[in-house]
Amino acid sequence: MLLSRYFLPVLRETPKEAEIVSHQLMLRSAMIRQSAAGIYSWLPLGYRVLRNIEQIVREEQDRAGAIELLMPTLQSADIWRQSGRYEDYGKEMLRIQDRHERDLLYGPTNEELITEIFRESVKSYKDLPKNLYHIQWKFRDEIRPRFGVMRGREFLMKDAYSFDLTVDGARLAYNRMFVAYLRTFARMGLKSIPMAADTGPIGGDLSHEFIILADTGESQVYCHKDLIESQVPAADIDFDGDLGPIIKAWTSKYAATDEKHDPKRFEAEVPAEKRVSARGIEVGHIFFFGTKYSEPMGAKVQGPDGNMVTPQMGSYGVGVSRLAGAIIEASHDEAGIVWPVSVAPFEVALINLKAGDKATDEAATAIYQKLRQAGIEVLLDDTDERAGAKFATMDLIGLPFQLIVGPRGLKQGEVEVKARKTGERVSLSPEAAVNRLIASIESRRSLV
Ligand code: 5CA
Repeated sequence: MLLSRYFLPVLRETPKEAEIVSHQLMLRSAMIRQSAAGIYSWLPLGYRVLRNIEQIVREEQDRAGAIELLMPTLQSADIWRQSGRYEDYGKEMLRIQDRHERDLLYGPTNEELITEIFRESVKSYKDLPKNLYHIQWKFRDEIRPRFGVMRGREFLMKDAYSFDLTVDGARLAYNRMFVAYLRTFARMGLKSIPMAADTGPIGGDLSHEFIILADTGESQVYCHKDLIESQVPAADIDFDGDLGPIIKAWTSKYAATDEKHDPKRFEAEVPAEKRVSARGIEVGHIFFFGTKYSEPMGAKVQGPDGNMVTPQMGSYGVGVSRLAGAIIEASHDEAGIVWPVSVAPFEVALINLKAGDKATDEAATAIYQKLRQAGIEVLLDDTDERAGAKFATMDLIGLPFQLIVGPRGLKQGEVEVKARKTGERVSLSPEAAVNRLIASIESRRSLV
């Protein structure tokens, strides 16, 4: 992509309305613009990040055996009356009437709708287990939307729903999502910790929130320090095999959100030097709630003995749009965002220091083409801004590598490669620089 043709309206000043660094940087780097309180447009740079996050979530859901579909944002109120949640959900739910005065709502979550789909289509135990997910916008009329995309009113969520014949089967489904989540967040460069959690309006008695530690997080959390450095399962993990030992390793050490925190147990189970009390951001939340929806909504399948059985359900959410902010909270410096390769909007910032100078233009174009042929995503700054402003913009938007091409260097046969994270710079021939970037990026794309 050529910067001269792109749409990147960066802001030099920090907008006053933004309280936390991720919100400030998302506005400054032209990732998002507010449309109304808690509702945002995703500008081209932000949208690329959002799609990358979504794709990692999708790949790990698919790997764990979940199946993607797409449900609408608008739902009929009728199914929510069947589950009994229409009144319970209160003012957080955006209620709408169509021209026939039929009650609709903008979905805050999809337990009812997926249960209805299941009820109409699945009749036999032979079709179980199933785990269906979608990645779709949600609306919750939060009292205090804040921190940009972190607590929005309209936000993008991945929500999966599992159906099993037995409680034991449902626990296996829960475990598969548990492991998929560990991998999902690790692939985005995040250290997530599963914590025993409250179930709120979703319900059920078994639940974990996946939390990443950050000072600006909205949740107060307590955990054993060792969990922060625990290894996540590798890509070749067998989701049909026994995940029990992995779950055990991650749940046998103390980790709880404020609502579930038990100070006595924390002190008894965790040695003083290993006690972490910190703020955290909830990036995922998984629930097992048995027949809470299938029972009142009359979803049943015929069991092996011919009797009708009400399936056991769980639901599994990931805050896809929240993750864009969470990753920035975890990875930024004074100059701006520092994207991990896996979600970066482009992988390389190619900076032409003297656009209009024939030799520099030719060298930059040749490098641009070589990188693109190798499948690398490049943003080429071909504008006639001064060098200082170009560096500031590229540092702000945080692409993992910069490749700087200028007339002076070229005379010595050299260009410069800078790693955004470490600031480390090396001068190399254009060819060596291209090869080095290809190798570095390919190795980082699949780190987990
Ligand atoms: N139906 C269940 C699981 S599919 C559910 O709705 N769970 S939830 O309420 O915990 O939401 C799932 C995830 O969505 C949360 O972990 C969080 O990362 C994200 N999320 C929830 N509310 C918001 C919000 N207002 N803004 C941005 N992300 C949110």
